[in-house]
Amino acid sequence: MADDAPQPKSYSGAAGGWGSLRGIARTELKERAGPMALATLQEQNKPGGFMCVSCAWVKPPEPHLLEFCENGAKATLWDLTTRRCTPEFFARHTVSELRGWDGHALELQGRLTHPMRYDPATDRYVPTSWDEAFAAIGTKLKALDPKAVTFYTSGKAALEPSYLYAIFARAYGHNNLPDSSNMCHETTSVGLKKVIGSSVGTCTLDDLRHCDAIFHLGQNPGTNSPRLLRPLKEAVERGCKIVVFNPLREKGLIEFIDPQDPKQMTLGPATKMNHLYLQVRPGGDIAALIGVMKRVLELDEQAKAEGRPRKLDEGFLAQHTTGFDAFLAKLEATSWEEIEHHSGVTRPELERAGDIYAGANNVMGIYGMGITQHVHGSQAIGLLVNLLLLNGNIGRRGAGCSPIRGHSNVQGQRTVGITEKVELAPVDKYRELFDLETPPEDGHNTVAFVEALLEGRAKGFVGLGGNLAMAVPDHSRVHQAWREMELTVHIATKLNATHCLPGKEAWLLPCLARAETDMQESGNQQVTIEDSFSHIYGSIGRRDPASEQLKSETAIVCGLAKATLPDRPKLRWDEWQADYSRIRDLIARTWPDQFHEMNVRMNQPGGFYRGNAAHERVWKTDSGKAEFTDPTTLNSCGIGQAEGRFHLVTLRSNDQFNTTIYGHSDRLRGLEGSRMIVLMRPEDMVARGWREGDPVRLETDTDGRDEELRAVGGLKVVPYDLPEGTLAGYFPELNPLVPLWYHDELSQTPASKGVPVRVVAGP
Ligand SMILES: Nc1nc2c(c(=O)[nH]1)N[C@H]1C(S)=C(S)[C@@H](COP(=O)(O)OP(=O)(O)OC[C@H]3O[C@@H](n4cnc5c(=O)[nH]c(N)nc54)[C@H](O)[C@@H]3O)O[C@H]1N2
Ligand SMILES: Nc1nc2c(c(=O)[nH]1)N[C@H]1C(S)=C(S)[C@@H](COP(=O)(O)OP(=O)(O)OC[C@H]3O[C@@H](n4cnc5c(=O)[nH]c(N)nc54)[C@H](O)[C@@H]3O)O[C@H]1N2
Ligand SMILES: [Mo]
Repeated sequence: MADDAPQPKSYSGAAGGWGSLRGIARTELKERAGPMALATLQEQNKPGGFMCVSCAWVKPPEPHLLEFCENGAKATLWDLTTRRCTPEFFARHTVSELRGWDGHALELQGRLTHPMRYDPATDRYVPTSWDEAFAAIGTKLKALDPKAVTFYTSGKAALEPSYLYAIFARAYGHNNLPDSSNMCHETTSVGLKKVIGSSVGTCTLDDLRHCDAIFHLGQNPGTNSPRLLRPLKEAVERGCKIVVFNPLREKGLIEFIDPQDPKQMTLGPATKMNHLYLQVRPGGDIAALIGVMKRVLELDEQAKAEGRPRKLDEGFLAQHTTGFDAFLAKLEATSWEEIEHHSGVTRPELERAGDIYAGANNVMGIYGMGITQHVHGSQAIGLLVNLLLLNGNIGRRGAGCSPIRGHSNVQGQRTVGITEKVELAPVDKYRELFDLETPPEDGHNTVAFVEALLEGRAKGFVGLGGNLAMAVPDHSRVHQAWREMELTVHIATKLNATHCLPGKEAWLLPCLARAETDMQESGNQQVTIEDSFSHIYGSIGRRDPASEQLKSETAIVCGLAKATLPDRPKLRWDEWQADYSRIRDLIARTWPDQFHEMNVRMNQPGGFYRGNAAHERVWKTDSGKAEFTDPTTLNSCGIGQAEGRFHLVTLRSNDQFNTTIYGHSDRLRGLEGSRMIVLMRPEDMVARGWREGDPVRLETDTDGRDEELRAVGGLKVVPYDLPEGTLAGYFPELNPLVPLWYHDELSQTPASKGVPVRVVAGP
């Protein structure tokens, strides 16, 4: 490269460290969370306290003095802001005007304070009463065909409101229960289930403390689950080897300073977090894993020939798995040349990874959106499982497969009945407990809902949290259609862009945040949530609510259900609202194996583990065994490489939580100031004669699969260390580029990590 070529951006500090504390302080100042904020943070993730509203990482039984991270603190402070988005604010601004604001500016108005109704005559949200809102929404829902109405959930609402929301949907007459996990770990729910019979991870914290190698694919703990960094660091310190697969060199997987370790904070040095960093190209994991496994088999052959201990667990393979021979044939037939081409990684690097696998007794596989958000994401999960199966690395201490979940209760919502698939709903229990017949046909997942919306079949929408119109693919098309719905109802803490797309009748129902007191007839209510390791914890808020008008999510679901459904003796909405322990009793009766004595066990330190069959080597698959995947492709992207076509990775920064943008600093990547950027290899910039900051536009290149013009302009190009053929930029700004039909083949999870695009110079 020439001397004056653009230099890739990077952050000189380690993940964690003082930078993370400054990150918290800045948000606190901006958000004016008040003097009680620190006291509230000290209760976060502790028994008897409230559970973090950010990610779904474990709350350990012996919490640290401050058991929260930069992002958990930001999320809490963001909820506890003293700013208020009042009826006066809505009186000052028409909804059309607010549609021109960006998401950050909308949320910065603070907490919603009153139930609001959209008035089409003035194009404004106007204050209303809860009674009026419930009655009018109930009347409208009764008038609509239930099958044309969707009840969305965004992964944050606790088990209690989620359980009731699912019952409400089914009693009303549909299974249209998409949730944010449809855009996230649905690939896990379907793909992992297919191969090991479990829709969630098999590991617990104990496994993380006993593994000696971790294969870490497509997950960014520094940004998205910072509390995972400390257990990873402890693993490294006891000799565990971490192999990372990621197109970007993410800081948290490179070096980390524990902000809660005073010695390391003052004296350093930072902990080096990986033994091998493989910068795969987008979707390159399938080929890369095949390369790793080729090496493991070679080492096994050598060991066998020399009479040394084997690298494969033959007993396990014979007793517990199926499909190994077909996969072996695929492995042998795949050349190193193909592997290097499709993975973007060299043979020696992959062989080193194979050596690490073969040299470890207990291996864990950890993964995130870099694996799930691809057209062949389910297959990539299958390949990771193949690797683990080779040496029996599932269902024993220190080993297993661990998807890192996103929203704080996204896994739990699925556990308690939020699903569009009838086969996953507790249909018999609904009949027994509530005389409730579940509608027989499957409902909409997120993609099916958006399809219905674009075809004019969706008439009503109720959102229990979330910002769905911004989070979905193809969102510029979605925005026009959204306003055609007869009814839109949002249960929310803060104003967002989806709320500014009111249907013909539209309501904004403000709810309590998790850190706030939830006073009902029987006193302040606890709720429960589930983490990535299938532990269930009680959570209780103690802060004064942001406004006297707020209701809890549970109370709002009960209010809506009562106003919509005819009286049924066994649907006791008032009693459930009065005392949430009654809802937990129902959850326990619905799934007694997992939730027995829930009201007691939820308060034990570290919560309770609801168990996992695959963890015990019981495989609830079609074959009754763990199934090897025989891949049909070597790259997870749905549209392959071609001249001038790049694969775009849509990213999150440490200064956002999904569509909630706290600020414009992506500190861990050394990127500051703007989110309208495209990261590009310096070589690719030089080839085009571009300099940092030059204006560019991205256009989707569907290889002729549809005629739709999808483009996002107004972007600036920034040099960044990326594999060949790769671009990166931010979610949700770049969502208009993701075609709705470009999704995982099994689960329909949008493929937001390998979007085929072209880059065009100019604004
Ligand atoms: N601060 C913060 N925390 C969050 C969130 C947030 O927005 N902000 N969101 C929450 C939610 S809902 C979720 S689901 C999780 C998401 O957390 P993650 O699962 O970490 O998701 P992403 O940051 O979207 O992408 C993860 C990584 O995948 C890499 N990647 C992209 N393509 C590929 C590929 O083809 N192969 C491989 N191996 N890697 C690839 C990217 O470079 C990135 O580092 O975080 C949760 N926590
Ligand atoms: N291109 C691209 N698209 C993606 C992704 C990607 O990586 N790339 N990631 C996908 C993923 S993993 C996910 S999970 C989805 C996220 O999709 P969503 O879950 O729909 O979006 P969020 O941004 O998490 O929702 C934020 C809003 O939730 C409301 N809210 C916040 N807290 C609460 C609360 O306690 N209660 C209630 N009732 N409301 C609350 C606020 O109004 C806030 O504006 O986006 C997906 N879309
Ligand atoms: Mo997510």
